[in-house]
Amino acid sequence: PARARATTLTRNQTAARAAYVLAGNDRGRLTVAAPQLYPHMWSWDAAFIAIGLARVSTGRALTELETLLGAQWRTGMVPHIVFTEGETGYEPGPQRWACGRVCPDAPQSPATSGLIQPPVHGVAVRRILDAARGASAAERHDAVERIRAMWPRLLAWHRYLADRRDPEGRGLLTIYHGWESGLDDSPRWDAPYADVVPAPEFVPFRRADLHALGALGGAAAQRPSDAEYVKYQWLVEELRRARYDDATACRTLSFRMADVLTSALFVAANEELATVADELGLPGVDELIGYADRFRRGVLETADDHGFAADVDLRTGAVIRTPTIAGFAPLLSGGLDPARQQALVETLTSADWCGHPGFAHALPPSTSPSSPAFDPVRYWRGPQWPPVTWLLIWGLERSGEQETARALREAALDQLADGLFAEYYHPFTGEPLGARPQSWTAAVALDLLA
Ligand code: 9YW
Repeated sequence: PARARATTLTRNQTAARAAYVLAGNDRGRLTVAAPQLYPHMWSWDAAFIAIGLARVSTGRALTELETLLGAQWRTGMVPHIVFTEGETGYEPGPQRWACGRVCPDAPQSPATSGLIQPPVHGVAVRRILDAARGASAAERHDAVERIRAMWPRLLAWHRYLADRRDPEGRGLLTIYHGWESGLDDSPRWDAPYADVVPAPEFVPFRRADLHALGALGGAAAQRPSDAEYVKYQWLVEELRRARYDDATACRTLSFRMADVLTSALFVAANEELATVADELGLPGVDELIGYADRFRRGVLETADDHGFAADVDLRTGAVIRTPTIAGFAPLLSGGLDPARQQALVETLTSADWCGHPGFAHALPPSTSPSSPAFDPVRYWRGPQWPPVTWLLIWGLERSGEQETARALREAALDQLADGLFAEYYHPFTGEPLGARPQSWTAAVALDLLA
């Protein structure tokens, strides 16, 4: 059967359409992650959105971060979802989380979730400050003042992570739920989820995600399975019963993983924020550099002879090395010796990853196509995700791997020239999958095109 040919936009057209998508998803002080499927603010999405918006307006980019940080908990935790009032099209919604009701540290308003997501916000702050340099004197002045004003909250966020999410000081951040990794159903979590067993009386709630995706013409096969979803829901229940208290969670949760990718992103964010502090004369430079060093060591300790990193199951002590994108964490944290860095870059461009001869675009898949767990359409189990591509381009550039970074950037721009800004893409057919238009996809397109 003849397949419809996808449109190919010029770079200017793609950038214009990306800006248009972000404007359409703008609700004033926040940009919804995706209007139908995710009608709220997500934490790491907000950081990527700010990175994209910085290319259009540093003021609007800062508003995004201010809204997110405005929902910060008293502990310093930045929640993974900030709920839009009156939107009921996403489960679990605010009633299910009940954060404000059961936990004194949670804000009463806005309603939030009780989890975290990868701390890439410091990267966004750095990019906004860089973009402001090329703006008018007034815009630059405004940006600097607003970064100063949000500084205590940014520091509190990093302190929360370093203290409460790594109480033993191993240099790896603990996550309580696959959702916290941002890579929800990645095969990384298959083994630990085997130990997550809902109580017999637990009644799973409706899969609003499947309904929303269906309305967009997408299939359930593109989302996590029901068997996985009931575990996700049960973990929320466990957390709510622990009243979102970190000390209790560490003792009682049936999922507790040291997440190497989140830890590597924390390294990078600490380094970026340290340069901001240095430049603007803000407090915390040594503290931030100290966190970067501690977590870089933690990440590198998990790397094998080829530089490929692993997660650790904190309940059993098992090292979990899976062929997923998280293995490339050292390209984000930096610090590999030259031989292992070269080996890791070679792995990334090999036929097991970006260089698979059947791929429509030579971009990193979320899971290696040579893994038995690989599924080209299902969420984090195979598809290519533009924000992850962005992170790898950025990490390669910081690691001095300019040539590989350039090749990924070109391939990413080809993928994004369909102008659809899908949530994720089929590696073999290039087909757009999941929600669309997805804000963070449009945002990374804007940044890559600038
Ligand atoms: C969900 C918003 C979020 C991302 C996550 C992604 C997905 C939400 O969408 O999770 O309910 O499945 O996995 O990384 O932040 O874009």
